[in-house]
Amino acid sequence: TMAEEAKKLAAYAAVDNHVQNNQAVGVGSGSTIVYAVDRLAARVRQEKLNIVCVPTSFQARQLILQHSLALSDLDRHPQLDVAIDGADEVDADLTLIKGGGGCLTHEKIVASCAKHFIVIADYSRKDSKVLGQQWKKGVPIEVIPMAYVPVCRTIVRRFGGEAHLRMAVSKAGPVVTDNSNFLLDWKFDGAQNWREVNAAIKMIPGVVDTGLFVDMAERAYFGMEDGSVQVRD
Ligand code: DER
Repeated sequence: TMAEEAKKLAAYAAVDNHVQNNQAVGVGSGSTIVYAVDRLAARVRQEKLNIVCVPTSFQARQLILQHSLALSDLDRHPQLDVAIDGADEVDADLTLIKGGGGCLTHEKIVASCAKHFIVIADYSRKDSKVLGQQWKKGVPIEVIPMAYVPVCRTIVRRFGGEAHLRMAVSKAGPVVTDNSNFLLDWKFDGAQNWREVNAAIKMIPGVVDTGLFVDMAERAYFGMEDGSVQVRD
């Protein structure tokens, strides 16, 4: 489909422009990153690249292993040369909403350890002027299970909107993250000061992390329907 083609364009551009020999690469989660891992594996084979990959989720780890890429971790490579990941939405300031796939906590850690954090997305659904324009599921927030109700109430009381526990589809009960935590999706009302809101939500006891990536992405690659790639710095 067009969207898949656009994801592939963005993914290939990011891998070709930002991955060199002898590097440690953070590998994101979701569906767009699959194309990036395909491209990474192809380049490793063709160019005999010596790279190691650090995953941002169980899914990313599976992708790395399935492509016979060298698996590593932040114990061995606490500083990464580059991290490549998708996003649920990107605004004009390169503020991201991430966590649609429930992996935001490791994604943010890995992104924070990389010299360059690069985002890949299909233009048609992810590129917005302001957050909330296209992504309607709200900001994902990882919470410690025993605290999800008070955290939910505090967020709505302080910041408005609605917040809901993310329920699983193929399993009874809530989604459980790779860290054995729960997820809230906060449907905010209108534009916010994302730097302030992110910091304030992070401080609520019981919150592990938020899907707001503020001042983290260095560049975003958007695959376009006409087959071109748009870059935002
Ligand atoms: O959940 C995540 O943070 C993913 O990276 C998500 O934001 C992008 O997923 P997609 O590439 O399947 O749209």
